[in-house]
Amino acid sequence: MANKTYQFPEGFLWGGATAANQIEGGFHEGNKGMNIADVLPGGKGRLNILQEPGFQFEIDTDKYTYPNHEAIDFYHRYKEDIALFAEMGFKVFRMSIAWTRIFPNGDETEPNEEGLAFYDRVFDELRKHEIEPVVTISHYEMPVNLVKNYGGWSSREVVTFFERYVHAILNRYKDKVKYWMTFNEINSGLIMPIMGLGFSIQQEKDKYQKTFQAYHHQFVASSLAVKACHELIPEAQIGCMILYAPVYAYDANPNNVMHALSEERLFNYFCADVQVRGEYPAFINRYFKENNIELKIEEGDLELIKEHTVDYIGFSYYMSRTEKITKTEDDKAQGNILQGVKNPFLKASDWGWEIDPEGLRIALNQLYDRYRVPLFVVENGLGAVDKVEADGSVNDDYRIEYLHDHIAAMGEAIEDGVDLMGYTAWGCIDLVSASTGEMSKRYGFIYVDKDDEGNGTLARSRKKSFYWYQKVIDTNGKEL
Ligand code: BGP
Repeated sequence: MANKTYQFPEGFLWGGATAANQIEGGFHEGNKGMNIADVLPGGKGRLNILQEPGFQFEIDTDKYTYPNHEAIDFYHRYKEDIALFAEMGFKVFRMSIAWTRIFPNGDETEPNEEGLAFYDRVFDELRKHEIEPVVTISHYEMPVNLVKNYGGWSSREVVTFFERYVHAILNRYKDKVKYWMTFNEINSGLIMPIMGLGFSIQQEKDKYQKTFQAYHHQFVASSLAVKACHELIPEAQIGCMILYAPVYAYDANPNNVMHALSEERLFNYFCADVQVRGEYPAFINRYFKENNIELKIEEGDLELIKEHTVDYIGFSYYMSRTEKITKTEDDKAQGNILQGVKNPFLKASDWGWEIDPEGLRIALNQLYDRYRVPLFVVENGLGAVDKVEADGSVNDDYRIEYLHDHIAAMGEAIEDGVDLMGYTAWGCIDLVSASTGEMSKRYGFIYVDKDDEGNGTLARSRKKSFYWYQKVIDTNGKEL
């Protein structure tokens, strides 16, 4: 992109994003219980393993390694890490609270003080550096007990447990946290049910009835969280969070255009429609009918959903997706978790994620046109293999280029009239990849010395992108 100067709004929330299970480690410390991430094996085949029906949600160290158990040890090194974020000039830091630190099994009646105290320390440290926390309440971290003994979000009872957890954290941190988010990438349950919904798909019909019933429970839970947040912390803002990959039709064949639109609505808009507009969208009725889905809706659910809608939309943006009705094996965009077809105009990352900065401008415009609420890009970044030079430096120009182009696309969208609150680059410090469990898929401005086998000193060092992003923030996006 040409060297153009962009005007980001004053007070724009620049920062970085993480999730508890991908950075903290200390998986048994402070009375923490086990969550889904703790039973996810490492290695490239992670998602395949998870998609096998009958997955047991148990630790089997003879067969697998578990990279999230230690992760990057933020649990013990948070002070050092936060100091580095401060050095980059972060205004905000997106993190999640691990539900299992607060309610180890999810169904207790009283919260775990040691867990609550840990996040007090983290928030205080952030405050010391004038960094505002942006907190995801649930980021692929459901307690294993709720998964095994209740069937995850397919159980209505889980709504009550979640509400208890939400009240505990909102009450405890009401003076410390002003930006909240309910469920990370809530729509990802449609493609990765274990992580988002807390069960594996055992039978074809689970894909429909069980999945959408679980979604209804999550929508109720989300509205209860919004309600509680507005009551307990009136000055706070609470958003939803979706995985947004705009869907392009492969060509001008109207059948492909309609197919792309259907995919766009089901995957990208369905969850946001409910959480932002406060009602189930019209298009879903036909889908429900055709797939024999009948939701059990309790009295008062729809009113609750209508009344307690989110204040903003947080979303992750990594790639766009291109669709056509009939795909051959050759067409498929290899490695793309979203399973579209290859877009001949785009290059892809080493993991097959197609790189499309203009798609972010499109995403921002589409979301703003549809919802008219502030938007927040809470994840974006390039997963890449980094090479450490003999002098210890990492010259990650490819990452700078990727981020540069995406930030410029945000600048364009702001000129288009989009109300954008902020930008938190994903994996601002190298962390465990969610979909593969690898360390070698790095996103950070800060390098962490650890490999896929778990070897390394865990020492932190600044990559070239660290200094670049520092300047971006310092100039409020004028110097990219
Ligand atoms: C999103 C998740 C994150 C994160 C990111 C990158 O889907 O919200 O948790 O990990 O994607 O994905 P990955 O780690 O698989 O490269």
